[in-house]
Amino acid sequence: MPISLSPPGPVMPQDQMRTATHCPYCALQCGMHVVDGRAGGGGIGVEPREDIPANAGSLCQKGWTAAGLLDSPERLTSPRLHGRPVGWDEALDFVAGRIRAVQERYGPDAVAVFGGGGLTNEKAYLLGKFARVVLRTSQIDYNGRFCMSAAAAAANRAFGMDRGLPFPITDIGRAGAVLLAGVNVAETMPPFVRHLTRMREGGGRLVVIDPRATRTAKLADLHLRPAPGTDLALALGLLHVAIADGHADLDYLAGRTTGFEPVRTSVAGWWPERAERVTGVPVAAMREAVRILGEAERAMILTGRGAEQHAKGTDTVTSFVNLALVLGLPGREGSGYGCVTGQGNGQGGREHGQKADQLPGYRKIDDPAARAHVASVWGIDPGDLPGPGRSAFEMLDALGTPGGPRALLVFGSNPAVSAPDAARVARGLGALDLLVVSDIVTSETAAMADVILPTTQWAEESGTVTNLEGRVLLRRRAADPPHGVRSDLSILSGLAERLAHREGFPADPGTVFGELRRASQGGIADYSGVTYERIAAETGVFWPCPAEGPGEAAHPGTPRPFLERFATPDGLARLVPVDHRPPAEDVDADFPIYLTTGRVLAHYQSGAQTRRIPELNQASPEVFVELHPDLAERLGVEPGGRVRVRSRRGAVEAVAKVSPVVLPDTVFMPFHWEGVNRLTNAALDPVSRMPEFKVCAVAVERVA
Ligand SMILES: Nc1nc2c(c(=O)[nH]1)N[C@H]1C(S)=C(S)[C@@H](COP(=O)(O)OP(=O)(O)OC[C@H]3O[C@@H](n4cnc5c(=O)[nH]c(N)nc54)[C@H](O)[C@@H]3O)O[C@H]1N2
Ligand SMILES: Nc1nc2c(c(=O)[nH]1)N[C@H]1C(S)=C(S)[C@@H](COP(=O)(O)OP(=O)(O)OC[C@H]3O[C@@H](n4cnc5c(=O)[nH]c(N)nc54)[C@H](O)[C@@H]3O)O[C@H]1N2
Ligand code: SF4
Ligand SMILES: [Mo]
Repeated sequence: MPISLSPPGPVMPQDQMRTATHCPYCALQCGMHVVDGRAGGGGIGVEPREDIPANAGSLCQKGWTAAGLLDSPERLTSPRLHGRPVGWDEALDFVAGRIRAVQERYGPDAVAVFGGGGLTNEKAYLLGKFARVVLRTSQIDYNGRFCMSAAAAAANRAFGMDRGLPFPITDIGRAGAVLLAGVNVAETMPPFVRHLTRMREGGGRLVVIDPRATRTAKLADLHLRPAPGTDLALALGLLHVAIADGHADLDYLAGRTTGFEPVRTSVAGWWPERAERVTGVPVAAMREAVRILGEAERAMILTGRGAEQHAKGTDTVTSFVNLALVLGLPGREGSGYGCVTGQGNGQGGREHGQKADQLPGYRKIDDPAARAHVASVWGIDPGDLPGPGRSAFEMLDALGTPGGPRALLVFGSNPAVSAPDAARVARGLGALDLLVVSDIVTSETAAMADVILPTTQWAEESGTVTNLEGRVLLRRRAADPPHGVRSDLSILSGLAERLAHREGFPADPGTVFGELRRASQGGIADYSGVTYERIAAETGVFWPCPAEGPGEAAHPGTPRPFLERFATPDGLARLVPVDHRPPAEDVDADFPIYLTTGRVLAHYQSGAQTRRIPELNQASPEVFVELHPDLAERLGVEPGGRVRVRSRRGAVEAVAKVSPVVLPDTVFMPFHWEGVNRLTNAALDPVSRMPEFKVCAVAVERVA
């Protein structure tokens, strides 16, 4: 069946165009139809698709209202230069001229690029190529560093490969036990809950680790509530119990792993009583959790941002991976460890070269063979490829400092709201000689920019995304963009041309994908056998999917990459001993309360998109802080009253939501509004450079 990448020509009899595509927001990438009746005087909306296993007919509130931003009056439709609407030539000439001037004066690394995990594979790929080939800068990183980078680092260390879920999501429904550590899917990916429900209907048991009694925790058979930032101690305690109570799978450990002995020794001192003292989780609950996992025939351990966004995130995930390995789960059909990836293309966005240390195909930028391969696809000398650059926060923190970048191009992120210690980041953004933002709307970061470039959005362009399962999916163009906007690919193409690169930066997604396939060929994330036609017909293909050789059948894709061997040189998974340490900033007399941050159902990320959708804004209109009734009473705060939350870095006012969902010594704030991240601590994980979004010390007071 031929597939249509652009809207069919003549309007259908009922004046309705119906196109199968995927949601613009999270990594579940729910399948949806865009139904465009505008030609006949109607509106544009969406309906869920039945054929995509992740959502199979359901959507969350954000998905249902996703079309709301297509026709929104908030939409940008012409470039802005210092606030003034200008034509595209003027805007792009200005940007190219300033890039040239900055680089002539300060060198190539004076221009930096900040990308996003919501960009399609094609955009992420072309952005990375643009940075390395046109700008010749090492300074490129992206918001995925703030997302799942700690889990990625831990998975690479243990398995030699970072594929969020190394199994299809439908495997979850057949498991006998699932442990969710710091994941609140009931708010962050509501259709995911169906897989958990199916699991429980089949007799499976759900264990949730979260300091808050979230909607997800309320579905659990067992809820463990550690103090924020203590998951590592909890996982060490669970590991100790698993070994002591005879749940270690010694045959599996001998046959499929290395490193068990040092890990066994390292957890010997982590008596559950000691773990209870650090975490607050009762010993009996730890034993019960281990029993549930250990006795299930098929079990899974999944981590989310709650366990990962810490200055010890990589080691925390490693200790959960160690637990999974001791129980013999990874690489067994129906069992395993996985990270619940977050952004729409959070998986693909981390594979194709917008990361500081990486080239397409999940290749390492300091690996000579990887450089040679990618340079040959790009038609350049490997010696001309820059080396690794700064990680996301380090790059933002260096903006405008001596030796740091003087110009920044942002595609698909709103760091003024979403970066940690955001006031410090805003100072850097303000100190630049040139800030350029490509966006759909005037985000808080765009509002600071010298130049805003208005871009097309999801339903107005084709491209591929790779969902949390590692399934490469086709997003089809389903509607015409408003007059005056250009796609990100076309923007990069226009800038490349003005910077003396007429070739190599096509604006057509299919052509870019063809090149991405070749650039990824032979890499860990090999997409060379993936085609638009195939993913349209097969509702996605799991990578790695190498191209077939002459006379070979097409590669089927790899739903479960670890069944035979892990992606390490010897094929064995690695257990790595790690130890607990306290949060980078602990509570004290001046800042006596823990702050943790996260998400609510109605808003997405920095809120740049969802705060502009009326239904979502009504559902969740303003920044709030969740505090326990005991704490509220102590502070004299009424439900709905105003409070000021202060940390060593900044302060913000919010509405009090008084609720026993949080622990008495902890408050929770969603980060969807400007100001919340002025509080957070940018202490970085030494391995992944993940910031400590999930715990810092604050003071809370009533506002009179
Ligand atoms: N509605 C909505 N959905 C989204 C998004 C969104 O912005 N809004 N964003 C998408 C993206 S990019 C991502 S990354 C995912 C994130 O999805 P999740 O990881 O589910 O989201 P969070 O709310 O950040 O964090 C999950 C839970 O961690 C808990 N937590 C806080 N501190 C700790 C701790 O120290 N230990 C443990 N174990 N738990 C802790 C919080 O209470 C919270 O319930 O969601 C995706 N889906
Ligand atoms: N305190 C706290 N802070 C956090 C987190 C937390 O849990 N707590 N979570 C972190 C996580 S996991 C993440 S992923 C980050 C996300 O934080 P951000 O990177 O700020 O995420 P978004 O709000 O999705 O930003 C995307 C921006 O790009 C625009 N956009 C959307 N699609 C496109 C496109 O195709 N092209 C272009 N050019 N622009 C587009 C949107 O309008 C929006 O302005 O936040 C991090 N910050
Ligand atoms: S769960 Fe995620 S992908 Fe699905 S409709 Fe909601 S935001 Fe979209
Ligand atoms: Mo994320």
